[in-house]
Amino acid sequence: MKQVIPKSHPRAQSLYIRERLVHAFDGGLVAKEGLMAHGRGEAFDYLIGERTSKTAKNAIRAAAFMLQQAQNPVISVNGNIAGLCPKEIVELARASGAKIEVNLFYSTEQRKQNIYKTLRRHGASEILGLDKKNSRRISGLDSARRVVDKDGIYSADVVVVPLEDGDRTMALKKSGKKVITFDLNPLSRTAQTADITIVDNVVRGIRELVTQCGRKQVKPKFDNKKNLAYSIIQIRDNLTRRAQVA
Ligand code: PTJ
Repeated sequence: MKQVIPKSHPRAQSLYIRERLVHAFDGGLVAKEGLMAHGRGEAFDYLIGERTSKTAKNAIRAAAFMLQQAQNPVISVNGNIAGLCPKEIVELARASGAKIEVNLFYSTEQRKQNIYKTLRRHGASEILGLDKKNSRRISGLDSARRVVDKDGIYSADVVVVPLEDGDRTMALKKSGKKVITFDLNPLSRTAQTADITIVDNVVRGIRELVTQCGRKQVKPKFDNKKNLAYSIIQIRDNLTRRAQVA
């Protein structure tokens, strides 16, 4: 990928992430709609200060504990996350013992294949979600995301769903699963419905989750609603600080 962003740029990290997503779009991994979803994420990343907050770290430790306790954890992979952090998905699967399943909202066979090849290139040995013989349906869901693998999301007790739509989070919860999400928008339906919401850019947060999964975790005192409320307060405080400087 041609690099055009100077390292000294104050928002270099955010611009690198944007470049990576555009590159993944050109490579056929990301849906057009994924570019828009990313733009929404960028706006919230700006508001949270483009760093992993203490509240995000609390959620990450709680997520690591949940993954360590799980019987059949699964990481659900969409176009954006495959484009942004394929290496880290494979590392998280190794560190947590989770399976990897490709599950798309704007589903096409071609994009599934592109994501499959990318994950394989980064060392994934088993990737679910491509074998039609194994497919089952999650009830209460109309989108393509209802089609899941019988050994993966269908039978999972814990599902990691980065950048998710609210309907599927609700359907997964209704079918008795625990849901961990990365979502920069603490007000989204997914953020509000999940058991654990990591309000952080998945590119930063997933690395910390890999690290924490490699450590022995103790049962945390964690309340997702309170944690989300702190994230919203942090945004307000960031805005107030900026307004005072201006
Ligand atoms: O690849 P597909 O077909 O499965 O489609 C994937 C997208 C992302 C297009 C689909 O899931 C979608 O439309 O998602 P939404 O409903 O737009 O939700 C995306 C959420 O993720 C929003 O709340 C964004 O703020 C948030 N978000 C965007 N980029 C990031 C993010 N959260 C964490 N890290 C990011 N990099």
